[in-house]
Amino acid sequence: MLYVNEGIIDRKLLEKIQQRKICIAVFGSGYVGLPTAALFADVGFHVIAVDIKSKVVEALKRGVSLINEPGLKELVSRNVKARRLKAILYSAETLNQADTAIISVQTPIDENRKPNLSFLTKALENVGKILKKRMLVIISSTVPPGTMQKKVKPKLESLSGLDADTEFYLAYVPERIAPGKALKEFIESPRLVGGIGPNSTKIAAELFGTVCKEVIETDAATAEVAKLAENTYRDVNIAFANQLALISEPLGVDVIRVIELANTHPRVNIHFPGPGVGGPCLPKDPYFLLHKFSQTDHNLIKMARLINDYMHEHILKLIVQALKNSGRDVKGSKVAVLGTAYKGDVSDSRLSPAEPIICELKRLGAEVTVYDPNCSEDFGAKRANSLDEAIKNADCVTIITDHTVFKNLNLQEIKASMNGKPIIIDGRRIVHPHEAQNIGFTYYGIGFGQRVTRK
Ligand code: SAJ
Repeated sequence: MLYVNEGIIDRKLLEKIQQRKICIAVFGSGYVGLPTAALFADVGFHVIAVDIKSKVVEALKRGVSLINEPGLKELVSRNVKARRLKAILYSAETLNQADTAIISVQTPIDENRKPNLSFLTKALENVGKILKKRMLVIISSTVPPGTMQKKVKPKLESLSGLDADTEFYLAYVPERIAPGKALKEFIESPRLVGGIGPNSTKIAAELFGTVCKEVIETDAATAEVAKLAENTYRDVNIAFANQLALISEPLGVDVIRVIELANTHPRVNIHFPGPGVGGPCLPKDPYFLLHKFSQTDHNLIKMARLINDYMHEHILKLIVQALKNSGRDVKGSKVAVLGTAYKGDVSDSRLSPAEPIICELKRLGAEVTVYDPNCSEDFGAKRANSLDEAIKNADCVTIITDHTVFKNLNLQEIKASMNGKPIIIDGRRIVHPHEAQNIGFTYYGIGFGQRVTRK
C-alpha cells in the first residue's frame, strides 16, 4: 500500500504500526482517554497515558482505574503489569519517545453555551513541544465544525514548523462510546477516521484498524459534523418523545403505548421520554453544531434543547401537584429521589437532570433523601445507603434514573414503609402505572395521562 509521498518514510511508520512498534501517548485519562490507552496497549502497543491530575496518574501507576466502566479495571491492571501501559504527568522528556499522540481531553461548553476549547488548546501546546517528523496526531475530543482546519492544524504547524499531512500526520477520530459500554463500543462501533489530508487518513485508519473492527475513512471536516450530527439527532429525537409525553398527559393517553405503537411503523423509531437529557455529550454537542451557524428563529436543534432542558421543571410540577392534591405542601414533605446518575447503570452524574430537581425541591423546603447504588453524587441532599432507608416515611418517591435495580421495585413493601397517601412520580416510566394505582399509590408518570383507562 503506497501513499502520496510514497517512499520509505511513510511505509516505515505503517510497518511500525503493523508490528506494534510505535509508542502512543494518550492525552487525557478520562471516560474516553483511558479506554483508548488501555485498548491500544492491549493489542501490543507501548502506551503512555498522560493526565494533569496526579491522583489519576498515581492510581494508574498502580494499575488502578478510577473510572467505573465494565472491564476497564482488569484491562488497565493487565497492561500496566505487562509494562505496555504506563502513566505520567506531562513531561516533554518522557514523551519524546512518542510516535503518535492521541488527544482526548474534555471540550465542554461555557455558561453562554459557547465551546470551551481551553483544555484542547493546552493539550495541543503540549503535543506541539514533542511534535517531530512523521508523527501522527489524533484528535478524539468532540470539536465544533472547522476546528481541525482552522485551529488544530495551524497551531501544530506553527509550534513545530512542520507541514501537516506531508511532514507529520493529523486526523480527527471522534469517539462514539457510551458510558457503560465503552470497551465493547470502542471495538465494535464503526470508527470514523477523518484525516487533514489523504496521508493522514490512511495512517490513522491503519492505527485504529488495529483495535476497531470497522474503520470508515473520510476527511476531518466531514467527520467533525458527522460526530455532532449523531448526538444532535438523538437529542432532537428525545425532545420529540418528551413533547409527545407533554401532549399525551392532558389527552389522557399513555405516551409509552403511543410510542410502542408508532414504532411498529417500519420507518419510525421514536426514543424515550424522561426527566431531561444529561451526560457530557447530548446537552452540549448541539450547541457545537450550531456554533458559527447564523441562528434564525426556525431552529429545530435549539428548540429541542429547550424542550429537553424543560423536562426537569415538568417533573417538579408533577411532584408539587401530587402533594397538593393529597393535601400536603412541598414545604416539609419528605421526598425520596431514586437516582442521581444521568442515565441507567452508569456512575456518572455529569449534567444529570437529578441536580436541578433536587436543588429546587430543597429550595422549596422539602426534606430530600437520595438513593443511588451506582453513583456517589447526592447534589447536597441527604444520602440513603439503601432503598428502604430512602423511602422510610417518605411522602413521595421520585424516580429519576432508570437503573436496572429500580426496575423491579416491590411496591407493596414500599407502600408499607411510606407515609399515608403515598405518591410515586415516575420520571423514567419504570413502574407499571396500574399496578401502582391498584396497590393504592397516587401515580404520576412522564407522559402518563391520569385518565388512562385501567386494564
Ligand atoms: N435519554 C432519554 N431518552 C432516550 C435515550 C436517552 O431521555 O431515549 C437520556 C439519557 O437518560 C441521558 C441522555 O439522554 O440522560 C444521554 O444518554 P445517551 O445514552 O443518549 O448518551 P450518552 O451521553 O451516554 O452517550 C452519547 C452516545 N451518542 C449516541 O448514542 C448518538 C455515545 O455513543 C457517544 O459516544 C456519547 O454520547 C459521546 O461521548 O458523544
